[in-house]
Amino acid sequence: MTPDNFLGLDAEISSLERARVLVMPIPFEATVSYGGGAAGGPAAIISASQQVELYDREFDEELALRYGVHTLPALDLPDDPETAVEVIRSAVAEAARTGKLVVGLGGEHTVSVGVGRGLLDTLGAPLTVVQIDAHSDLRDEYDGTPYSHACIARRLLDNPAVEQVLQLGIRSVCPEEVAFVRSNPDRACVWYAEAVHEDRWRDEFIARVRGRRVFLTIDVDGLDPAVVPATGTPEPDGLTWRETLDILRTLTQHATIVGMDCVELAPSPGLHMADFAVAKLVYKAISYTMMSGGMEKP
Ligand SMILES: [Mn+2]
Repeated sequence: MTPDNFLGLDAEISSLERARVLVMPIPFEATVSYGGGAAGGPAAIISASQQVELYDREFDEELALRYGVHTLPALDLPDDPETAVEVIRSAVAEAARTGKLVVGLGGEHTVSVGVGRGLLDTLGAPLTVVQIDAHSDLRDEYDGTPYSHACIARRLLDNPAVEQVLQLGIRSVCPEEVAFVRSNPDRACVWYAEAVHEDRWRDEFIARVRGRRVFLTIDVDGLDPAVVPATGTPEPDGLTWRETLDILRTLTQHATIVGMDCVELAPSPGLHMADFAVAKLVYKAISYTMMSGGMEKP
């Protein structure tokens, strides 16, 4: 029987002592505004990951066997988003103290506020956030809460230790977000999906991430719904699989990822291709990170 952990790894490869990567399931869902189901994301990703081939053709190796991945128990979270963010923050801060790479699995995008703050608590400033997403999430408030999934980039930027948020794949923004980006060009930069499709992102992106410590947050709706159809707020014209890997490869060649998360998968019966694509994407993101020198020690 396949062990019930991320990638279905044997006890030896997935032990807390040996593993250099910690996967943290964060099944939080409270402020969802359209399609629901994100609370089921972590379990679906872990289940699908057990079908992902460990051999990575790009690296000609079963990489997970080299770095090892330990799957932590799912966080038990309250419904109030601000309180949940604090619980996530302390769990991530504690996990990061091990010196291992922390990989959060959401859950709605609100969890990233807790992940980012927890990484800062343990690993210190400064931090650059790289966000793959269909939405800017730069609203100051949405549906009456500043801790909505639609506000996460803005909440991360509340902390001056977050130098900048770099967003790729965006298709949907509101006037408030456009105005915020225009008036804060040093701290927020958007490459809309068409800029990625037309390869007009690379040079400036590299210049902005070079040598930086990065928290990578992947909202799966950044990818095209053809790749990930099961998500709460889908948008057409998303990133292709190859464009997404190109971004991750470029990022890890020029910067150091110190923590990451992947959020907003809302598993749906009959759409298990979405669960599989996300599981494979998380494995690729971890592998690029670990094979580019891994993460800094705290
Ligand atoms: Mn989104």
